[in-house]
Amino acid sequence: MTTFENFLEGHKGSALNDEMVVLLREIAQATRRISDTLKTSAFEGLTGATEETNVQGEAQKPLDILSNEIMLEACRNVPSVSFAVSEELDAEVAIHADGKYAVIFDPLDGSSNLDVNVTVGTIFSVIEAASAADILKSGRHQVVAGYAAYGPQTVLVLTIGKGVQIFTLNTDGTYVMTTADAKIVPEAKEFAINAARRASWDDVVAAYIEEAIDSGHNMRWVGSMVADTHRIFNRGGVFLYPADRNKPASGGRLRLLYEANPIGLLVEAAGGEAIIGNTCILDIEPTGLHQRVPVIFGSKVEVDKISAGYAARVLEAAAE
Ligand code: P6P
Repeated sequence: MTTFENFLEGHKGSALNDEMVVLLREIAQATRRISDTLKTSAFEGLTGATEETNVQGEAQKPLDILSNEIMLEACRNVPSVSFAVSEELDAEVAIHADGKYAVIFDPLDGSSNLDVNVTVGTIFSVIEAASAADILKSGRHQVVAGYAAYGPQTVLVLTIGKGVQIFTLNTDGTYVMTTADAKIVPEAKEFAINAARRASWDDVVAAYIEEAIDSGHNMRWVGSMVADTHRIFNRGGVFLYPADRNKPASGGRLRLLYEANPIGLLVEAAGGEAIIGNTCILDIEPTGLHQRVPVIFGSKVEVDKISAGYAARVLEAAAE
């Protein structure tokens, strides 16, 4: 069996430079620590919410803060890290003055599910950034991206630019490769959307969901993007978090830099598609660290149907 360490060593000097090997080792270790912390959180008074709110205006949970600290410590342990950007922090954190990589992360996505023991995750993206100004680059500039999903198993899903690999955490703390080349099936009759927000959907999303239901598609919505994403990696489907048609400027709920971009890179590397309207998520030029975007990604055939709907709308508007 191939371990994460074997994988790193096997790509050292080719797809991975020495600095990235060190960085990925530290990120993997951070996910092990977060996984362990989640398991014992109930005994250590780490459940519930704090009095604090983060830059998103969301109530911070003790585990949000602790996971953020674990990821920051990992960044500090790696000399090549220049900046850290976190969902939990207003601004970028300068790490090492002569660093070259910015690590951008959501330390604990889906944390509203923690007290109900539902899968949550850590999402991370790495770009080259010698200065803070370099951080706002499109998702195409990501060097590596991945997520850890903390569920019945802890899995690490990673792309270093050569497909997608999935590693499962063994009881001895070893990440073992369980999928060498993950692919998202092009078609699958399953969609993930928060149906309670139906009134805010635009016509394209509303039409797609209606057609999907009429065609016998199933629905799943965990309320944890990493969990819904991992299901799509496992059996295909499409995830939609559209912008509110009444507040398009709000951009949607999910954040570009540390949710949409890393997931978009993984999905495209596995043969799926990730769009905002009829534009690829990875081509969006960021305007801010916590910019929110509408997100649609998953099986190519399904996403293409939606993308075609937006393209048709553009043509209709041009013809008017
Ligand atoms: P809603 C979690 O807070 C999150 O950012 C994603 O992980 C998840 O997909 C989404 O929000 C859930 O949003 O509106 O259903 O609570």
